Amino acid sequence: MSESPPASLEAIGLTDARRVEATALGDDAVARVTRIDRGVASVCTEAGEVRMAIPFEADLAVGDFVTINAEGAMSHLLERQGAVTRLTGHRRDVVQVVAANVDLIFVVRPLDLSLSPARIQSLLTLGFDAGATPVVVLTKADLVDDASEQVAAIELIAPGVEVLVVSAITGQGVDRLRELVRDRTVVFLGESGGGKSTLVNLLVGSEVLAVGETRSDGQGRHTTSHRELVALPGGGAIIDTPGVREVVAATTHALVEEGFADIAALAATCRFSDCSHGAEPGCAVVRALAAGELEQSRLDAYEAALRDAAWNERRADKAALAAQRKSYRALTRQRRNDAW
Ligand SMILES: Nc1nc2c(ncn2[C@@H]2O[C@H](COP(=O)(O)OP(=O)(O)OP(=O)(O)O)[C@@H](O)[C@H]2O)c(=O)[nH]1
Ligand SMILES: [Mg+2]
Ligand SMILES: [Zn+2]
Repeated sequence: MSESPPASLEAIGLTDARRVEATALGDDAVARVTRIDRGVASVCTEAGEVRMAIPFEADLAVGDFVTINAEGAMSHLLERQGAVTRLTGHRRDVVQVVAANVDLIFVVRPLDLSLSPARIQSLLTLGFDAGATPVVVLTKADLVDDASEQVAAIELIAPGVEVLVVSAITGQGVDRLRELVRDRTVVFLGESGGGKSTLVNLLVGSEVLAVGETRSDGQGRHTTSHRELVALPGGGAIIDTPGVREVVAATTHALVEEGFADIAALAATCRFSDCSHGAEPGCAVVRALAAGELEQSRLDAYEAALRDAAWNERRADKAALAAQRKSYRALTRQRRNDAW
């Protein structure tokens, strides 16, 4: 493989609107963040990739566009057009931006592992949350005889979401992947060893990323330790992420209702507005289940997502309360100081 020249910023998503925004902020140069290490970011500039100190307290993310001032320092963060976020921290009350300015989210899942609908649903929710289009990418098709059952199961929990079956070994499904990523920014999410970095290398056309070696049991060792944005030679960018072991979508009731519009529409016609879709009379959800118009697995995924949302919202309330208390303490301290 030949070395490709540095990608132009336009090829990795810099639009005229973003240029205008940068100019309005008083800076001529724009760069895109490709990687973040403690306090330092790698950015793609017109002149190629450089490392730069992160000056502002902004919670900078891979995929962000920033401006560079006349001194050559990073100065402003451009407005994000969609961001994939997740909850982290001991109490899962910190919203972390996983990737910014993302158009597509590939939920990567290897076919040789048994399907986890709740896991896939939770990753899909991250996509809807970001305002990005999620696509389910089932990898390692060469390891299974038939993927149709898993595809059908996913189509049930995620109607309308494209499900792709791919193999990095046989090349199955790779043309469609290429078509999807072209001129877009795509983030790859999914557990470790699923084949994300392998697919990125395949799409880029060279071994830009390290890939987990195959152990004797056939499972990959997890190797990706950083989120990283790589440019595609034909235009577009991919953000690879380390395998997520546990993702808690920063989901809310509103987003669940959006992701499960069919069930929300049914629930709206239940006799009781607070129907739990259990034993109540006049329940449209139960009626649809009985009539075979709604799958039990989809209802289960909906209820799991609602539980996630309730949990998140309770936690967010607590975090807000704690922040309020803290600022109140700061304020009272300030008052005391003022008295002096
Ligand atoms: N049989 C088969 N193996 C694959 C395929 N794609 C990837 N692998 C293997 O799966 C293992 C893990 O691949 P990676 O690309 O490192 O997986 P990853 O999702 O990037 O993993 P993390 O970086 O840990 O999140 C490696 O040993 C790959 O060679 C495939 O299509 N078929
Ligand atoms: Mg990887
Ligand atoms: Zn009901």
